[in-house]
Amino acid sequence: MDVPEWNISACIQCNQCALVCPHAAIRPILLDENEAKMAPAGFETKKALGAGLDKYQYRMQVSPYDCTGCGSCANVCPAKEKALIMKPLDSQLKEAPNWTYAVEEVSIKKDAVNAKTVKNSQFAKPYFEFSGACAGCGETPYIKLITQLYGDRMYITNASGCSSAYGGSTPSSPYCTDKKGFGPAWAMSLFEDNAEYAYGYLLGQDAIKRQLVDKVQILAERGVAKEACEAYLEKGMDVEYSRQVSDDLLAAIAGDTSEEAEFIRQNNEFLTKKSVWAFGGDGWAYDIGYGGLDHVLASGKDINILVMDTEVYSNTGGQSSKATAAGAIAKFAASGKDTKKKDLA
Ligand SMILES: Cc1ncc(C[n+]2csc(CCOP(=O)(O)OP(=O)(O)O)c2C)c(N)n1
Repeated sequence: MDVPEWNISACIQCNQCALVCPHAAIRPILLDENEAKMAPAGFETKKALGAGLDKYQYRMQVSPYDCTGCGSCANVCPAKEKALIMKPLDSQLKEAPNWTYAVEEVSIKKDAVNAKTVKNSQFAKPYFEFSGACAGCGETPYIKLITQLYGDRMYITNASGCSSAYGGSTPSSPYCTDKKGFGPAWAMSLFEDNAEYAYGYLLGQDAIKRQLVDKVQILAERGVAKEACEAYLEKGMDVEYSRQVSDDLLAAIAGDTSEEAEFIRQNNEFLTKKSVWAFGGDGWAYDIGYGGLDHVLASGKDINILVMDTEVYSNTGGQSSKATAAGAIAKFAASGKDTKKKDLA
């Protein structure tokens, strides 16, 4: 098997390789001065390019043991002289200790992360890694990217399909946590009710949240931790401040033994703003779970849907779905699909 070797001089630092990697096995690493100094021998770096990044050193790090050799990274590399070249696995095993250093010892540079650009999104930690998906999977890069954007506050429900197979490969899970213990909460639903399942998460959270807000209001009126309570009431649902004002609130009421403070502590998981998602394939979204999907979207609630539209039922071998294009021949629709692709929107 071949895995990519990084050609440092040719790399233009676009991070597209990391974006398309299905298994999160290649990642851009930014190092501060001390991290660069402490790096193992052979851990080559170059000056980071980009606004505000020139204080960092840059490296593209491959995990040879986690790479499945699909070559997507090398294919997508737009550098004139390719910055990733597929090489025999044996020749790249020396990268294993470098990977360990890069992901375990080097910190994520929060100031470099920006959800609005492809390049800067890739400096965020993926909360989805090393899944059992096939080499070259076209679904997992989307999941990985979404976890880079929202992973530390995500609640995901997953319909049956490829994404539930590689997403819930018991006893291990590709959904992971950061050093603070934050990461996506994930559960699989039935094929036919996955959107409703996510909706249930949301309604349950909203019900607890309403009670939390009531209790915080009571404490504020009583003059207990007034400032922290008011800051929470004002900014608790603002993505940017939610975690901070929630942590401040918990610290400020730590000594209060009232029933309200106790309730807030017991339900502290629900203080912060969440990002609720329903994941699934086109068999779920276009066909079997469609009624529920329509109903949940029509609610206008703050709920997110990811449809991994592969235009067939991938997990069960390639039956056509309503997402299959007219005329397409699928494994179990060998005579071709005679109706046009459904417009989900
Ligand atoms: C009601 C029901 N019918 C059939 C199945 C069997 N089944 C499991 S996964 C799957 C295909 C999923 O296809 P899709 O939603 O397109 O997801 P993909 O595998 O392509 O990601 C089917 C038919 C099931 N789990 N439940």
